[in-house]
Amino acid sequence: MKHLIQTDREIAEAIYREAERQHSKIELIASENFVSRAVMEAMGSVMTNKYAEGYPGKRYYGGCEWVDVAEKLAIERAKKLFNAEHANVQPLSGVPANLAVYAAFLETGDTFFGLSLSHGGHLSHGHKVSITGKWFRAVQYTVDRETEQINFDTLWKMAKEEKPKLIMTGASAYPRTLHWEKFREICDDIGAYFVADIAHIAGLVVAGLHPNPVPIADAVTTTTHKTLRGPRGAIILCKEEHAQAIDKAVFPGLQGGPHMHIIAAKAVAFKEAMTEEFREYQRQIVKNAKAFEEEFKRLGWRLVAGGTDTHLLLIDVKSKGLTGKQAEKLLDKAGITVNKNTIPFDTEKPFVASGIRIGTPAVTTRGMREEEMKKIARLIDKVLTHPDDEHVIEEVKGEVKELTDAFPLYPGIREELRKGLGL
Ligand code: DSN
Repeated sequence: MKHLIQTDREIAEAIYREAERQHSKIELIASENFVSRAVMEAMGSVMTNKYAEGYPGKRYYGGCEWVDVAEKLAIERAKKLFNAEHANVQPLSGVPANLAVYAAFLETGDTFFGLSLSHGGHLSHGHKVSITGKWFRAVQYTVDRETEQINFDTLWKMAKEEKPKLIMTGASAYPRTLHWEKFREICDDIGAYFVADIAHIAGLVVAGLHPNPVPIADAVTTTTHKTLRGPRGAIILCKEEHAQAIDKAVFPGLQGGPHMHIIAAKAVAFKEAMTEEFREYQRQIVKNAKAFEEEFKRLGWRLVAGGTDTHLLLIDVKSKGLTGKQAEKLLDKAGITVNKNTIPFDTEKPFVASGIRIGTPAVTTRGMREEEMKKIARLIDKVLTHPDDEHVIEEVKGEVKELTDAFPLYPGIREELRKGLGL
């Protein structure tokens, strides 16, 4: 990064410090991951320079022959990975992808269903502060109070009453398997579009560890940077019959020039996702989450929905007298990064919350396995059961350092920047 260091030392140093932070902390934010150097090289390439409004072979600018190659590869690989009839790889991120699907299937004011944010859904699934809750009549469904999972009888009854034109499924904080075929049945019964947002679980879907909604949904959206371990961005997969509507909604409906460097990096990530190594990585993500589940239960913590089938868990910290906000802060001081998260029927506001969400994609990328998960669970337990003890924080910090040093992250990048900056 010698050019960067020469041109802008402040940014180069911020990047170096961020690389050091990523290396030296235990990253448990369920939506984060560490991409490969190959993905980063594609992102940092000359493809950033090119305008290419339109789609491969039909652009509004000249000189698109090489970005066409990149976009076609991304499309073909996405279709193959998810068994999709059509793929649009241009959405800038998850919310724009979801907006494009609504724009393709709905008129403003139409009714659609989405899982409430405080029950594991996403802002763009119709929350009242999001455009998706302002421009449409968004009805929010919740999980069942007892099971903390989706109750399909309740959902079906609600759907018959409200008659949504579209049911959005998928979640950001739902630890259990999503039963797509039940959503399809309800949508067929009431004549609604069935859309799945698989942003969190896309990698598991590719590896066959979670059912794939693509063959039965009208459209599926996913970000590319979570379990899928690609660049920050999103894609939409759909049936051929909806291809034109989806493509038109993305461009010219919502976006202008696609980010061709990111599309190239998506293609690289999809190639990586086709390997046996990637499938093994996904299996380990799930095993690691199960190891967390076992250890947290053994230590007496209440897990939302009773545990996990996926890459994430929601821990009810209120049951031990803490708020999510306090837990997040304490763990951060000890070098463990998590996010506070509302739990179903939470009485706290989202900024305080009664739970924390923890996920295994990032630590699994570093090579950590069940043994390390059990150790991390014990460290979390130690910090959260001694909230006022600075010695405990210091002790845990030391153990975090031992662990992170044993699983180095981006050693080449950190060393190059450190030397270049003379630090
Ligand atoms: N912000 C993401 C998450 O953390 O789950 C969802 O978009």
